Order: sequence, then structure tokens, then C-alpha cells
Amino acid sequence: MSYVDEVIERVIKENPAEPEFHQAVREVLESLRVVVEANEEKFRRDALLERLVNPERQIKFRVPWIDDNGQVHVNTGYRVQFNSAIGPYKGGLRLHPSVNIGIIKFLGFEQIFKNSLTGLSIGGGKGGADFDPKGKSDREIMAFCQSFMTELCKYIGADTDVPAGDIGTGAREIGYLFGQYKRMRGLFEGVLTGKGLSFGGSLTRTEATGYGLLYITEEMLRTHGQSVSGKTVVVSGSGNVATYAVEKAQQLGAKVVTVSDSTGWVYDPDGIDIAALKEIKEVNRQRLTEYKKYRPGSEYHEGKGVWSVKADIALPCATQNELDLDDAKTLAANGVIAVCEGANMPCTAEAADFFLEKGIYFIPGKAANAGGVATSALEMSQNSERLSWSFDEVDGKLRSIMVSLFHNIDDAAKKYGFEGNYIVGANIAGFEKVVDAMYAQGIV
Ligand code: NDP
Ligand code: 2IT
Repeated sequence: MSYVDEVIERVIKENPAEPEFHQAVREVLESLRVVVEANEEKFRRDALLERLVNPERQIKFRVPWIDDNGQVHVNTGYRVQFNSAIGPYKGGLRLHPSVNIGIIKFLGFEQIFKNSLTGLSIGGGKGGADFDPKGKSDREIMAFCQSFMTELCKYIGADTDVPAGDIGTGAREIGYLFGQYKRMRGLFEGVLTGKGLSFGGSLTRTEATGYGLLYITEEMLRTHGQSVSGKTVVVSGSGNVATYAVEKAQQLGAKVVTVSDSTGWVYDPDGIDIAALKEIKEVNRQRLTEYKKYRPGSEYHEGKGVWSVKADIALPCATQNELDLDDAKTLAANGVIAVCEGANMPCTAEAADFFLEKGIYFIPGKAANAGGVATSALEMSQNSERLSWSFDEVDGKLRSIMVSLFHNIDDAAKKYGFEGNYIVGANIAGFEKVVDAMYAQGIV
């Protein structure tokens, strides 16, 4: 059996009931096959792939907190410190009832390669809890964040592990987490990114993932003689990534006709009203059912449906496995030319393979959404030098990182005979830097 197949089999056997982790490992290792086969004996002797798929450290902890009625709740917190070969662990904290160790491991594993692709010095990590922020009061959110950080603060630091936002963790949560870290450790340091601007946050971090997604989409289309301008775009999600993907797509001259949340979706034939979206989601923290009040010409539908709308470009920006093979077939039948992942692993493996087969340009999340973590690393740089850069300076750096990242994955795909396959390109390009660092540092 080949080394790649052997390791995939072991991962499945040794990590039962973690389907998302299996999916992420399989996707990465399958596309590294060509590189691994060329070095099979050496990599096998050095157990390179075993070291890559086993986190350096997994922390799991109890998070007790008290609700507004005096009821005590207990959630489970996680931090997976996956790989520090190229820098301190870096990656978000997800707060969602679906969180379990397999989800955090899939995200942490993806983060290793994503962070490598940014070209910056950040290793891979991820964390979170099975806490549901929906319907909680501000005080309950603070109680949860303080309890979570009381334990997490023992394991993180500005030069060891720097968490950030993800699903359910935005500016408000980062503020409470930072306050508690400072209180527990007595340190005002860049231990979290996505901080408020008044205490060390970076301009453009809020916009970075969505903007970066459009910068890479635009560069990819440009190399194929096309552009975002004039295109119809379908976006899923209506959180941080989706909102700023909509905003930048519109700035680049596209018409974005959908957004969604976990209960329904909006179709606005005249183009999503970004000011209304921000007011509903960021200011009022409401559901998308409110959107029709701002735009009577729009439609609200319960359930799933964004991928049934005819569009040139699809940007899944909500969550993993939200776009399956049937959705991919519908998008293709409706003439989609590009699918770029704003979320982490939003397309199932079958959907992604189908896009490649049909010649639909497909950029996987670890490349397409890397602008968020890249800008987090820029926030870390600013914290280290105790300076703040202007919006345009950070935005300019973000854009040039995404443009270089695209050419890096495009070149890697070509070099190994997979021209146009950005899944292979991203995995190989991300892997090469990490492996180089792992070899240089010996068996650790
Ligand atoms: P937010 O919490 O801001 O928004 C998440 C959005 O996705 C909401 O609209 C939410 O709907 C929807 N959603 C979440 N879970 C589900 C689900 N199970 N089914 C359907 N819809 C769902 O998160 P972000 O925008 O930050 O994150 C979105 C994706 O992007 C995630 O995959 C995240 O890992 C990834 N990402 C985020 C980065 C960042 O900088 N924030 C960076 C790179 C990737 P509802 O409100 O109803 O739950
Ligand atoms: O998935 C991701 O890259 C993020 N949630 C952002 C991580 C970060 O450290 O900014």
C-alpha cells in the first residue's frame, strides 16, 4: 500500500467519529501524492505524514458559566495546537453548538497550510467551544468568554499561540476574551487578533477575509482574461466573511443577489443592500427575515436555496459542507464559471471534484480565505512594533498577499503537471514550506 493510503487509513482508524477531519486529511494527502511518491522512502522513514496529521497538542477543558436566571451551564472548550514549524500557532475560535474535537482538528489541520500560503510566520491552530451564542444576552456572552479564557489563558501568549475570531466569535467576544486574558495574566500583549481599534486592533482586519476572497478571485479571473466586474454573484452566509465579500464584490462592479443564514436566504434581484445587511447583522444582531423590511422587492425563503440561483460566480461563506454535488450540478447547469471558498471546506469533496471536471475555476478555502489570517499576522506585526498602520497600508498589503498567493498556487499546480487545479496547487505550495521547516528542526 502506498504511504499516502496507509496514513489516510491510520487517521480514519485512530480518529473515529471525526468525519470532517478525515475529509480534510484525505483532500490534502491525496493532492500531495505526487510529491510524497517522489520522496516516499525518506518521508516514510521520518514518519513525516504521521507527524503532520497528529497535532502537537490538544487541550480540552470545562467551561462553566451562569446565565441570567442563575442557572449554571457547562460547555466544552478546545484548543488544538497543530503545527508550530513555521511560527506560533495561529487560528480562530469557533463558538457553535456543532463544535467537537473533529471539527476543531479539521480546521486546525487546514490552518497549517493556509497560514503557510500567506508567506508569513504563523503555525496552525484552532479552538472553540460547543457554546451557542444565539439568543444569549450580552452579560451571558461575557460570562461565557471570561470562563473560557480563565482556562485558555494558561496555554496561549503573543509568541506561542494567538487565537482570533471564527463562527460566533466577533469583535464583541474578542474584546471580552482580551479583557479576561489581561486580568488573569497581567499582560497587555497581542495575544488575540481581531481586537478593537482602541486596544491594538488593526484597520482592515474586519474586512480582510471577504476582501481577500475577492482579491484572489479577481486575480484568478484576470489570468483567464475575465474579471469580477459585470458578473452576477451568489454568496451564502451573512456573517463577517459574507458581508465583506458582498461589499468588495460590489466595489469591483459585480451584482450580488443572495445572502443566507442558518434558517433561510434572501434573493434580491437588484443587488444586496450592504448598509441594510450591516444594520441587521452587525448592529441589531437580527435574522435575515428583517431584510424585506428594507427592500420590499426582495424575497426571503426558508431553508437552503442560494445555489439554485443563476450566477457567474459562487462564493460559499457560511460553513463546512454547505455545497454538495447536487448544488454543484445546479450551479454548473446555470453557467457558473468560478467557485471560490470564503468558508473553510464549504464544498463537499464530490462537489469540488465536479467543478474541476467541468473546468469551472475552483479556489479552495485554504487559499481563498487566507486574507483573514494574513491580516491577523499583520495585526501581530503592528502590536510588536507598537504602531498602527493606515487602512490603505493594510489593505494594500492584503491585496498583494492575495495576488502573490494566487500565483504561488497557480505555479505549484503547473510545476507538478496539474495546471488549473488550485486544490493541488494550494496543498503542495502550503506543504513545501512547512516540510522544509520540519526537516530543518529535526524530529520534534
Ligand atoms: P460568522 O459567525 O460571522 O457568520 C457565519 C455565517 O454562516 C452566519 O450567517 C451563520 O448563520 C452561517 N452559518 C454558520 N453555521 C451554519 C450552519 N451550520 N448552517 C448554515 N449556516 C450557517 O462567521 P464568519 O463569517 O467569521 O465565518 C464563516 C466561515 O468562514 C467559517 O467557515 C469560518 O471558519 C470561515 N473563515 C472565517 C474567517 C474570519 O476571519 N472570520 C477567516 C477564514 C475563514 P447563523 O447566524 O444563522 O448561524
Ligand atoms: O479560518 C481562519 O483562517 C480564521 N478564522 C481566522 C484566523 C485568524 O487567526 O485570523
